[in-house]
Amino acid sequence: MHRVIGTDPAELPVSPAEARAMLRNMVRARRFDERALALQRRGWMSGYPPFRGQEGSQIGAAHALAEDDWLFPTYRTNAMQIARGIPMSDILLFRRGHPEFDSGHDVPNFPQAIPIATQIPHATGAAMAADYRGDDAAVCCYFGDGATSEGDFHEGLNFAGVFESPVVFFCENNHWAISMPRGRQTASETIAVKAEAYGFEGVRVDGNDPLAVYETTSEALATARTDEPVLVESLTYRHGPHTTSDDPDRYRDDVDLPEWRTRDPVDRFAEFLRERGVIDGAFVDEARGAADEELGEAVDRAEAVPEPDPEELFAPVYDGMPPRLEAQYEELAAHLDARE
Ligand SMILES: Cc1ncc(C[n+]2csc(CCOP(=O)(O)OP(=O)(O)O)c2C)c(N)n1
Repeated sequence: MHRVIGTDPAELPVSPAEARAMLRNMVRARRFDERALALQRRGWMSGYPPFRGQEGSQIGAAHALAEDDWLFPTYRTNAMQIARGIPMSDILLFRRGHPEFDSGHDVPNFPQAIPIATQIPHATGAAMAADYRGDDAAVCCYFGDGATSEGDFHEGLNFAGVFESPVVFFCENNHWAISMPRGRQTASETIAVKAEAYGFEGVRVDGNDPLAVYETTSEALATARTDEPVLVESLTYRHGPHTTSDDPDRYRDDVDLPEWRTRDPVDRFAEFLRERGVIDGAFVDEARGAADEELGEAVDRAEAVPEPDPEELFAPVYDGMPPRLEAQYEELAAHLDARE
């Protein structure tokens, strides 16, 4: 397993400025997650899947991607999306019932997949298309450990292997799929080893070490650009509940995992950079202040967008609404009329 923190490297794999940018993004992501949870708790937006504990993994990977590379995210991938330049207000608005990407940004980023693993064949298809067109862009497909038990995982990786597609399958192994621990998800010794069956390389990385994730993902993307897919298993830990509708106290006792995996990745990276003189004692507080300012603006922006019309739930699905859907729509409209 690849790691940098804890190995006392002679030099960092990135410049000091890049290391600071990574930590700043981790703090931004952490503040976003905390604010989103608080907003959900007071009914400002619908259910929210926190990513606390996974910031090192996602920010390390986001910094490895080139500007033109495509990201296929899930509901858990908000840290990575924020680091790539998706406005925070877009993510908040999605959770308030709006269509995704209200800002109309031009970051190459697919809509987040909520049905588990469905994005994997899509990502392989996009990589095949990039290859066919001779684009330089690679594709990064994010998913969790639970997704590896889906048929779509097999189909997506099998096609990528057969068609030698420029795609990195980035499995963020946070140890849990809702209440299912990794040990019960698969009898394979690791998730990375599954790549062997598809004819390409699988690698493991300390997911709470953004520098290691950056290096591993950069190498994987370079390999993908030579038309060889790679499966990356990034080992991290989900600190919070699965979503705001979940109570992990019902299934999660103390787990037997090493400290490097369960420790707070933001504190760990900040401590590492402070010890090496890359940041001073005020850096994290300053980054937090800047993130809070950005968040305040994102919340204002989201609040300024009028609430979506309930009809928007129905209208874009079919060219002409089938009778059953129309009946549902009429029922909802009658319910809303009665409420007024
Ligand atoms: C096809 C499908 N089946 C079941 C679900 C219900 N579900 C939502 S999240 C989840 C667990 C996913 O775990 P994992 O892939 O490890 O991702 P994580 O939530 O840890 O990021 C399940 C089973 C779903 N969304 N889609």
